[in-house]
This record gives sequence, structure tokens and C-alpha cells, in this order.
Amino acid sequence: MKTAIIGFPQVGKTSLFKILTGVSSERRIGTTKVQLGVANVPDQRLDELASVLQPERVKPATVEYADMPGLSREALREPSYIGSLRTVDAFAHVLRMFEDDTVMHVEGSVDPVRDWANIDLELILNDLQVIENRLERVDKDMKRIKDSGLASERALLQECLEWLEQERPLREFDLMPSQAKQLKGFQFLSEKPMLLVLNVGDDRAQDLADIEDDFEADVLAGRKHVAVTAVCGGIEAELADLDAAERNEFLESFGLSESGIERLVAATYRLLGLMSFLTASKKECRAWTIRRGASALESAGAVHTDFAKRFIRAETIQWSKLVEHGGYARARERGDLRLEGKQYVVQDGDVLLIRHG
Ligand SMILES: Nc1nc2c(ncn2[C@@H]2O[C@H](COP(=O)(O)OP(=O)(O)OP(=O)(O)O)[C@@H](O)[C@H]2O)c(=O)[nH]1
Ligand SMILES: [Mg+2]
Repeated sequence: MKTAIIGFPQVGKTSLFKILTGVSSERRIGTTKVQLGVANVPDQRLDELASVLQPERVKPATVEYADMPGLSREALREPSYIGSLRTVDAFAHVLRMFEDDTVMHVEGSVDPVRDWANIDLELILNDLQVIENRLERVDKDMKRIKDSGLASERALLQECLEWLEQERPLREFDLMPSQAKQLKGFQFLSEKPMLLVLNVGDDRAQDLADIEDDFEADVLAGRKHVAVTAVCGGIEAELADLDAAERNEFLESFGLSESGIERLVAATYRLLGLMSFLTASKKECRAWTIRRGASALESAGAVHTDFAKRFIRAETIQWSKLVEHGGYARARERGDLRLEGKQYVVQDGDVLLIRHG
């Protein structure tokens, strides 16, 4: 699962990316500089399990981020830039809310709602172009060959076209699963789920929660596949250099109780429709990423493809029960370790012991 960090130039994308992933090296994809890095998904459950089982290793689930250069109409004409955008699962759109005269703003003033609309418009225009090109091609083909597939594709694309022409992103267009499948190959930019990241100045650190709530109520009401989270990029950058004790003190000095970065990662995870199940042994406690609604068989496959192929059953228990029992032995004794088959729909926070041949 990969999320691209997008936004206008100089809004704080790279700063956030570095804090999220700890990565500061650069890698080139084509002519576009894109940095890739991995962030751990904070998980209280994993920590509690680990404190009971004392494993050799603890491995949280991860989300991959790509730090994109500033978005503009020109950038969107570059094939390598577009290519890096198309292949991700979601966007984290950084919106500047901090005031700083020494940092250039493309539009000359701070206005996150306008900036969001402008970037969305660029994504919409790009999708429109793709659809217009494809429709031209389809029309030509329909004159030569009879193909019911082409006709249904044409009808669907035409609907999308009309939607986009009203300057509405495809993420808000209600698609049936079969239609979503039909469109998947186009990798439309305005169809991707969007996390808006409000990058707030240090002076308003105390208001983070209010800023987020207001934005959600005033701007996001009725909009689909979009979420918002507010962070103080400046504070987070300084946090990254502190040890645990200093961090808390520093956060408190701004009236904050937790780092916004953890909330940002958790929000990305939710937006992508993901959840975690856990595996726990003396060797390793680990969180694994699966989509919501995934079966025990799919979950086994996330650990190892062979586990899915030779799946027999999964011994299952909620993480809190396992912690309560202090380990498997007592959980099994008390009959709290259930046997589940391939079709079992895994629940967020389930601990699975996968039995395989
Ligand atoms: N005051 C303030 N400055 C910030 C904050 N976040 C980033 N900056 C500054 O803004 C400038 C741009 O930050 P970057 O993280 O490089 O922004 P970017 O979006 O990656 O920029 P491009 O890659 O050029 O599009 C730097 O000088 C940062 O120090 C913030 O929260 N507050
Ligand atoms: Mg940058």
C-alpha cells in the first residue's frame, strides 16, 4: 500500500515525509525526483502483547509514502511524474496553514480550501484528458468491430466525463464494483482516496483538534473518500530529534498530548480501508496489514503464500483476551482460543496462529 504526498510547492511535503519515514536520501524515478520511505503504523495492541510475551522482535505494520515534487500543471505533463502518481493507492495532500513570510506561497496567501480545490481541479483535468483520448479510440474501434464490451465501456466513460465536467472528482462518483473494476486500469487520479493534511503553524498548536473538527464539519460534509488530519510540521520536525522523555515535555509545552504523526499514519490506514491482525510468539510479535473484511485464508497469504496454499485452520483470539490470559497456554485451557476455517472474516486486532500442512 503506497500513499503519495502531494501538494503545491513549499507547503511542507518533504519535511513531513522525513518525519514520517526517517528517510532523507533521494532516489530518482525517470526525470522526477521521488523519495520513497516506510512509516510504522502505531499500534498500542502490539505493544501490550509484546510486554506480556516478551518476544525477541516486535514488528509493526507499515505504510509506504512517496514524497512528490510540488504539483503544478507543468509537472502533470511529465510522464514520469504522472506515472508515479498513478500507481499509488491514495494521496496525502499537504495544505499549508502556517504563516511564514520567508517561505514562498504559490498563490500568495494561506487558504487551504482554495488550494485543495485547485489541486483537485488539476487531477480532474488530467482524468478528463485521459477519458477524451480513450473515447476517441473507442469510437474508432466501434466503427470497425462489434463488441458489447466497447459499448459498455463507452457508456461508463461518458458518465464519468459528465461528472468530471462538473468539476467533481471521481472519488465522489458512486461506482458499482463491476464498474470500479472496468475503470481500474485507467488509474484515474481524482478517483484515489484523499487524506488532507493541514500543516498548521506552531502558534496554533493548541487549536489542532478544533481546526480539524471545523474543517471536517464545514468543508468535508457530504464528501466521500476524503479525510482530514491536522499537524504542526514545525513541532514534529523538532520532536524527531528528541528522546522519549524530552518529547513529552516538549509536546506539553505546546499543550499537546501526542505526536500528530501517529494520527496521520493511523488516518492514512483508515482511509485505505485497512486493518491489522497480529501474530504473536516468543520469537516475534507482529502486525500484518489486510483490507477490512479479509478472510483467514487471505490473512494467511499475507504472512506467507505457502500458508495460504496449505492452510488447515487458524487458532484465533482477540489480542486483549490473550493479554488477559498472559499467553496461549491459559487461553487454550480456558477455551478462548477458537478454531476458525478459511472463510472466517478476520477482525481488527485478532491474533492468529495459522496451522498449515
Ligand atoms: N514556519 C514553518 N515553516 C515550515 C513548516 N513546514 C515546512 N516549512 C518550511 O517550508 C519550506 C518548504 O518545506 P518543504 O518540506 O521542503 O516543502 P515541500 O512541500 O517539500 O517543497 P517542494 O518540494 O519544493 O514543493 C522549508 O523552508 C521548511 O522549513 C511549518 O510547519 N512551519
Ligand atoms: Mg519537497
